[in-house]
Amino acid sequence: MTFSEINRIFEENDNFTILTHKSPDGDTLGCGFALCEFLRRMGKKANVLNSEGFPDRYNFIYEGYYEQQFEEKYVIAVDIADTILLGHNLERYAKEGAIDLCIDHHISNKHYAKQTYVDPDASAAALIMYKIFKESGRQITKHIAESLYTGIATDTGCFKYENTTPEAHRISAELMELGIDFTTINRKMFDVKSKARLRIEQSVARHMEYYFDDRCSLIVLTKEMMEEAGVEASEFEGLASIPLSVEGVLIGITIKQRHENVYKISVRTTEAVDASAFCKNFGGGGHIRAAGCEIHAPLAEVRSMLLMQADKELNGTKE
Ligand SMILES: [Mn+2]
Repeated sequence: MTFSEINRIFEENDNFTILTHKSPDGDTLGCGFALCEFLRRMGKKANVLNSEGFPDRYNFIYEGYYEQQFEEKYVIAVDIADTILLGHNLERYAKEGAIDLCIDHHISNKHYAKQTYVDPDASAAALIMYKIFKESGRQITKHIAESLYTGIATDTGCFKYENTTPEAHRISAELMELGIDFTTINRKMFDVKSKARLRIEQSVARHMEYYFDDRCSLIVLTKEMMEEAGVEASEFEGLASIPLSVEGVLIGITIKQRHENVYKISVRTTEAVDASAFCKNFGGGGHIRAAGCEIHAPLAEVRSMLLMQADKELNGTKE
């Protein structure tokens, strides 16, 4: 598909539903609301849907948004690699033929939509969205620009992750020229945290375990701990980057309890260790620096299995 074909679809259709993925992030919401505004400015009807609703921390993206009444005629999924990611309340769109167009940047995209535009080299789906908008020659408002910038900034970890490309910077520069308030966006996305979150981080740091000459660090989040904190589950997201943030650590492991004897494992590594290969040993997978798996066993056993693997990896890289 070309960008002009996609713009033709926007022009020739109406009554759009835009789907965003569950546990929504800045990219899916940024793309969703940018596209919604773009279509509405074309005189089209459009709504954005999410299985769980829109998290508070992204409120500047959906500020001023209201749901329109219409009979849905065209469905677009943004930043959604697989229909599993639609979430429980959007399950009706998982059936064959329910989604007309998918715009995404995940190499793992399942091609569930009637038409798909995937660019796995794009750091964020927001970059693709920007190129589509630009091709149309229509105005990209400051609010659209801020939504797209949020998608790029969050998916690249504020331009720090390995997926950051010169193109991500170039397009961000073009968005800056549209007058976006990038300082406020980045402060909101990366610097500000709730008091509850700060308490959780302190507790995690206090309970961090170190192994193998401090080259491996490990944290455990039990259901009890999470319930005791008495905060939303979202406050526990992204903690997996903390173990690896310690100087000298090559493997950072986060063990998060799902149920009795069911643990979700996140592994983060530096250049010395392949996180994806590490997790494959336990039936999981992911990226080279960030991967995950699920282990069904008592905690003590889970911990020792992971440490044994970490020991192997670290011995292989000792020299
Ligand atoms: Mn994305």
